[in-house]
Amino acid sequence: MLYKRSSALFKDAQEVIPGGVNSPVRAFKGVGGTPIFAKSAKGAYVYDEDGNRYIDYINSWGPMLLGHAFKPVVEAVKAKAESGTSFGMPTAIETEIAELAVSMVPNIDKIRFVNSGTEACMSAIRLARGFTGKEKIIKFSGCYHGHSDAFLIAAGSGGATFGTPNSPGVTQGTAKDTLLADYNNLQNVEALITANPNEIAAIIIEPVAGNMGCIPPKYGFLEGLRTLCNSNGILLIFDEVMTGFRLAKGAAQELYNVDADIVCYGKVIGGGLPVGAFAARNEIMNFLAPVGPVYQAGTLSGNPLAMAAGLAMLKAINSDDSLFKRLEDKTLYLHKGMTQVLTEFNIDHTVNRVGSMISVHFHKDPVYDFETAVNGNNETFKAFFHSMLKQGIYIAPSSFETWFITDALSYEDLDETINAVRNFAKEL
Ligand code: HOZ
Repeated sequence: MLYKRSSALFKDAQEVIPGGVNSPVRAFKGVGGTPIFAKSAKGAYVYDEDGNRYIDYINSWGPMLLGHAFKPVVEAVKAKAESGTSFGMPTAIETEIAELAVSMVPNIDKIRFVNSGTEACMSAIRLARGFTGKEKIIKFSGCYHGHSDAFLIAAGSGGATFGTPNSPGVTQGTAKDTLLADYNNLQNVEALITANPNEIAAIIIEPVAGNMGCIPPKYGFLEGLRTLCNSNGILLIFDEVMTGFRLAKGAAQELYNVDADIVCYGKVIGGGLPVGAFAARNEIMNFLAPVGPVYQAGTLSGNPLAMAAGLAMLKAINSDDSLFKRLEDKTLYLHKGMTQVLTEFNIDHTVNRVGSMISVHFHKDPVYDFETAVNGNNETFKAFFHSMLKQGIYIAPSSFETWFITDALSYEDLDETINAVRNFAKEL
C-alpha cells in the first residue's frame, strides 16, 4: 500500500497541530509509523487520501454502529442544515430525541444533551457531588471517562497508550478526590469506602471497559457495586459512552440488569456528530440548573444538526429488533475465526468480547483488569497492527482500545479479516 499523500499531510499537520492530530491516539505513536489520513467512508469501509480501502474496526471510535455515511443520518443532517445550524434557543427536536432516548433506556426519567462523552462524565460527577454533598469519587484503573481533570488518573485509552495515565496539569487537590480501585475487584472498592467513611459521592465505571481493550465485568461485579452504593449512600455512575445504544437498546444496564443512578452517553447517541448526554431519575436530574443548583451549560448543546443525526440513529436502532443479535453473531464469528487461527499458530492470545465490542490481547492468561491488560505483548501487537493495516484492515492503533463492530460488515469482510490474521500469523 502507498501512503505518500498521508505522509505529506501528516508532515504539514505537525507544523500547525500538536503531534499533527486533534486527539492523541490517532497519531500511531503507540504502534509506530505514520497515521493514515481519512478521505471518505461508506458502510464498513474507510478510504484514505492515497486511495487505499480499509475494512474499518474503529468506526470513528464507536459511533458508526450502522456503518459510515448511514443514509438516514446523512439525509437528516442535510435537511436540518437548510433551516439553520445553531440557535442557542430550545428546539423541538431536542424533546423528540430526549423522549425517544428515555423510552429506550430503563431507569431514566430525564436526559441532558452535551457535546461529548468527556462533558457528559465531567457533568455527571459534578451532579453527583452536588446531589450527595460529598466530594470524593472512585474510578477504576484503566477506565477512561474523557479528559477532564478528575479522570486523568490511572486513565486508559491514550493515557495508557502513551504511558501518561496521570497527566501533568491535574492539581494535587483534584487528584486527591479521585480514589482508584482495580476493575473487577469488589474487595478493593469496599476497602476504599471503609477508609473514606461518608466522603464518597460516586463510583464511576465503564460497565464494559473499552479503554484498556475490551474487558467484561466479572459475574456479580456490577451487582456488587450496586449493593455497596446502596448501603453507603453513594451514587453509581455508568459511563456508557462506548456501550450506550450499542450493546442493547438499554445498553449495559439492560444487559446486566443493574440500574445505575446516573448514566453517561456519547458516540452512538450522536450518529457521528458531536453529542454526549447524561441521564438519571427525576430526583437527581432536578438538581441541575435551571431547576436545581448544580450548574451546567453549553452554547452548542442540543445543536440541531447533532440532534437530527442522533435522532435518525436512535430511530433506526429502536425499529430494528434483530440488530443486536446480528451484531453479536458477526462479532462472535470474528472471535471464533481469530481464536482458531491464533491457536493453530501457537500465538499467545486472549480475545475478549461483549456484544459488538471485541479486542485481541497477546497474552495467554485472562485479561480482566488494567494490570492484566498491560501484560499483553506490545511488540506482537505492533506487528499485528501493521500487518493488518497493510492488508487493508484498520484496527485501533493501540492495544488499549476496543474494536467496534458495525452492522455494515458482511461475512465476506469478516472472512477477509480472519484471513489477514492468518497471514500475520504465518509471517510472525
Ligand atoms: N478517546 C478515544 C479512544 N477511546 C479516541 C478518540 C479519537 O481519537 O478520535
